[in-house]
Amino acid sequence: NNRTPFVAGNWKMNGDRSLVTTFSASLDSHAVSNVDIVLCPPAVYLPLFSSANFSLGGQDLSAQEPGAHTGDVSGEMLKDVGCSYVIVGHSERREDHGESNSDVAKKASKALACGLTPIICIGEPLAVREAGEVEAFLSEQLKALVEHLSVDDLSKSVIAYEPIWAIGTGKTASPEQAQDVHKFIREFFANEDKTLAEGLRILYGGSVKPDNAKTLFAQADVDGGLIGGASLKVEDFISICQAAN
Ligand code: G2H
Repeated sequence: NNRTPFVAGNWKMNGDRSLVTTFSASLDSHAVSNVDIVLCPPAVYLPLFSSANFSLGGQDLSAQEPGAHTGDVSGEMLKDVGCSYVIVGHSERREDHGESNSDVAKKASKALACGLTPIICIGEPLAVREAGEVEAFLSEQLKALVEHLSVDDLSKSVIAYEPIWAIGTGKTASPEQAQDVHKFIREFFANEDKTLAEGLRILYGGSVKPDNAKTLFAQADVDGGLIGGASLKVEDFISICQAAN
């Protein structure tokens, strides 16, 4: 396929100035070719980065127009401090902030309107997997996206499949489990538009580490990863980026 591998690091609510310095220096001296690399630190640290070797992304944006929304960060602001990407709909935001499927789709749409590439997260909780209802559950999340976003919008987006039971738990989906779901997601989009589905990058997220990245990324429909815990250690993050090449 023609899809450029993609690795995004999601620091979540972790890190400090000194980690920013470490990452900037290390990533500057370890260029990884043929992989799109994105780092998503907490918003307050974004302006401290500058590097040609990776792009920056926010972890969330407001779906509102700029104005009286205390505590929120707009897509315009993310763009202004150098972001090209923004994560939307991470399961932790769905959980902590009650974001619904349509809220997530509206945020993705706002991101695109601001010239940012949304990295749209979907994924099922353990109970849904155990009940054998993964595809039905993900279909609901995906339907909200196709209702709010055009084929053109979706073709400018990145999807991240993150099974909630694998997030930060050390339990990674097996490469076969990941491939099965990624294939399902690609087929879902193929029903909308074949060219869209062929070009769409679908990342896997959930306890990706240097020792499991290579086999996950080798799956036909896995185009890279969204990395949480392992994106806080620069050696691990670089080795995961190399595994995507
Ligand atoms: C999933 C992932 C990154 P972790 O949330 O978004 O985190 O790699 O720590 O499971």
